[in-house]
Amino acid sequence: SVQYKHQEIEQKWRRIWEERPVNKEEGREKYYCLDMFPYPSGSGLHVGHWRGYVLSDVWSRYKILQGYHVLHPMGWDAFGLPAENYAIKMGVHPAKATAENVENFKRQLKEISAVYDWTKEVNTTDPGFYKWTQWIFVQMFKAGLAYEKEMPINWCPECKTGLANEEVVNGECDRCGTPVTKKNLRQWMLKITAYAERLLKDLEDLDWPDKVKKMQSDWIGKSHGAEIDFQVEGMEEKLKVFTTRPDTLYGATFMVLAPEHGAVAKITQPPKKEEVEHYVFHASMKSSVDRMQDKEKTGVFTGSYAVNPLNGAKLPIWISDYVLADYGTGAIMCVPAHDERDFAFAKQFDLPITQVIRKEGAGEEELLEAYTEEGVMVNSGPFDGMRSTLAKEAVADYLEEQGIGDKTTNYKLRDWVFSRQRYWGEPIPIVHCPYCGTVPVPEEDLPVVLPEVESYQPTGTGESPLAAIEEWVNVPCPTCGKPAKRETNTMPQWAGSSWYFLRYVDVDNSRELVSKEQARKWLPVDMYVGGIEHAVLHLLYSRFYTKFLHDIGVVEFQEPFTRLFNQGMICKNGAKMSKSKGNVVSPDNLVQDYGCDSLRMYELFVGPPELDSEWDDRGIEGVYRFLNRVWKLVHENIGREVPVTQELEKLRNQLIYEVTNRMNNFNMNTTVSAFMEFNNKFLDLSKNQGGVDKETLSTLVVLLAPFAPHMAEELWEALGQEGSVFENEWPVHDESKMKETSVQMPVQVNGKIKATILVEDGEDKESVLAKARGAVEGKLDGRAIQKEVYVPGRIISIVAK
Ligand code: ANZ
Ligand code: ZN
Repeated sequence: SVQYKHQEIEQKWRRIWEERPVNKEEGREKYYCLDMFPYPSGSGLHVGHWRGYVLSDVWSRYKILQGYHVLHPMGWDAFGLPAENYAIKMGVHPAKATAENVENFKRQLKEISAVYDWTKEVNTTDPGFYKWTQWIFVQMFKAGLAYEKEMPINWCPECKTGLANEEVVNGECDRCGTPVTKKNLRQWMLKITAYAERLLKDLEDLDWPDKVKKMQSDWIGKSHGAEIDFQVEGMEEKLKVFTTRPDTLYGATFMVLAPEHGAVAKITQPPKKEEVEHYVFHASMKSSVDRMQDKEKTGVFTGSYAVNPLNGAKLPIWISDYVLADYGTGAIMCVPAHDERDFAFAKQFDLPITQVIRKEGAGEEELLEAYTEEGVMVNSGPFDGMRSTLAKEAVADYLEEQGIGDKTTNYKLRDWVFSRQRYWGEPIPIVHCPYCGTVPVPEEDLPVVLPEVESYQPTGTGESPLAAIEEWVNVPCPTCGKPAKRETNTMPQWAGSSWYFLRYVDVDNSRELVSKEQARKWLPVDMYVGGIEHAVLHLLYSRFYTKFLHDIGVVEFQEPFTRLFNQGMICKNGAKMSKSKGNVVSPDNLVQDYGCDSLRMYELFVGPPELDSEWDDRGIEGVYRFLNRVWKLVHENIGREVPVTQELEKLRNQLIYEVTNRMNNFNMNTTVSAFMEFNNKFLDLSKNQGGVDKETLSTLVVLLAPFAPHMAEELWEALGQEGSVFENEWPVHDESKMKETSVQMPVQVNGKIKATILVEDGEDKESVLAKARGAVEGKLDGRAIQKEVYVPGRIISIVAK
């Protein structure tokens, strides 16, 4: 019999596909399936990287078979610190190192045999690309969304650069792990806060994992409350606080200002001056995360008092670093009875605690911790006896009437610190003129090309290495022509990735970022596949950019990514696969020994695609054996005249149903197991009952094509079929022929339909529930099943907590 020679077959079909791409236009509807483009690092691809790329390719090929014209592009997010750090260490220009890495990545990516359209490649470091990154900045500047501000920013002393809030993780630099400090610097900021409400509201309609939507909405952090004015005793000064709990106002017993609050110097009484200044200085060195998380509360009394506007109580005014300068008004009224941080502070400094909300029916007793729940109002004058939930609104209304407060909404989202004091990024296209001020570089002069420098070493003074290149820095002002200076800060790595998906559809356009025609044809992205680590960074920035580009008429839609899928990580020995952990598995040998098709299938078989999965080198052998059995099945039936029996019809339709259904639920791992099960049944028929008919074999091969494309093409040809297997239409099952299998039934988790399963006539409850559990297994986000309800013929409903 004919042997399965994966190397020969894979080379053969790669050659053929290059001449005859399987992805055809022919007036088909479009489908845009996108991977988060990689940073071309020096260490290349490991099998963990393969996972997402295989997923998106299987999905793209599935869509091709469903009749779509698919755009599946690839490119490079190539600016950023690693290339620059490497340049500093090795003296190799980042552009050169990047080009080599891209070359290597591309060679490795080709091993996956994805249907990438390489004519649409983008690279963020290519001047033809970053011209438009700069152009967007200029448009934002003109719209008042890019502005300069002197401010204390997160500063990494190791990378010697400013960082966005998003790049600080647990108080450490996201890149190098060094504790982040503060530094006062002139920064370029993007006013993403102007889009806060739209970014929040439009999340609703996205077909994204709930987890990611929640992370974004928490990050945007909208809260309703009131701003209330407190008179400082014996001074003109009024202090405005932001509170989400106006209902607790009668319980305010002291106030706290952020150390950076503008009124601190004015209200500090002379005997307290030295102590306050000392405290303010030390607070400025801490990162905001540390300030929020420090268990031990610190603070100093200013010597001044404010007056509680409702009951006239005298409130000592303190300063403490648990109050952040850039949230709300930077000042708070403290209600230790009902707020945990205030409670800790009151205990620490022996300040009074007045309870104003009590659990219904409870008597008076000393509080051992803050009571943060709802209840009934006490010690609150006219509001006594009211439910606290209602008092929130009632007190706020009263404050408005009296002119002491206003209802407000606050967002946690901050404007985006957009400048970096580094070399390897897009130059910010601005000229500083002593006469005209800040002038954007005229559009016809874009791109502002990154010049060559002698040294990539950051200066550490807060200026980028570009500042040292006089002939580049000194330019005539674009407006008045007098001597002026270029901006020497560069953009953060996120700049290019915030809009690259728009460029793929019109890569060579030198007149526009993207033409209306191409944008209409291809955008937005239908399916976006990438890691969840980008939930609040890249995915929020991209949404902001898209909304802005919509507003200035570049694109006609408001959301860039209609559907999002986050693949889990590949782990080995319990840790995320990565070069630094020393646990990487290279795909090269596996491809050689077992073939690309086997590795593709094993990447999917390794576990539910949305969950982290443990890599096992031996696992690929099982998949390889399976492909050999498919090979054997087809070859032993070629040339046999096999009549179509009812049994074969049933199996063929069941196979179509199972594969399609699991694919649609994105259960790629169980799709692979379906293939294995059915193939065993077919082998059994082939051995014991006269064989498997050509239509069934052909169907199996078509269904298998997205997963193991080379083998599918080879077997399609061996079956004597015409053309490429990808010219087929995805098969559709005929329910009437599936015989004992009768109904499709939805499976709900906490009231939302998460999957459908096939329930057979007379199937018992336990078996149905087991199937249902299996179908939603990967969608419980770690919650445990509490309850299962089976309504025969209708639905299975699962409650998980
Ligand atoms: C009084 C109060 C009583 C509060 C109570 C809470 C509970 P979110 O939901 O995060 O918006 N706050 C306001 N500005 C702050 C700042 N700059 N730094 C630190 N804390 C600040 O929380 C708003 C609440 O956080 C506000 O409501 C304020 O404390 C505090 F029983 O005011 B609250
Ligand atoms: Zn000028």
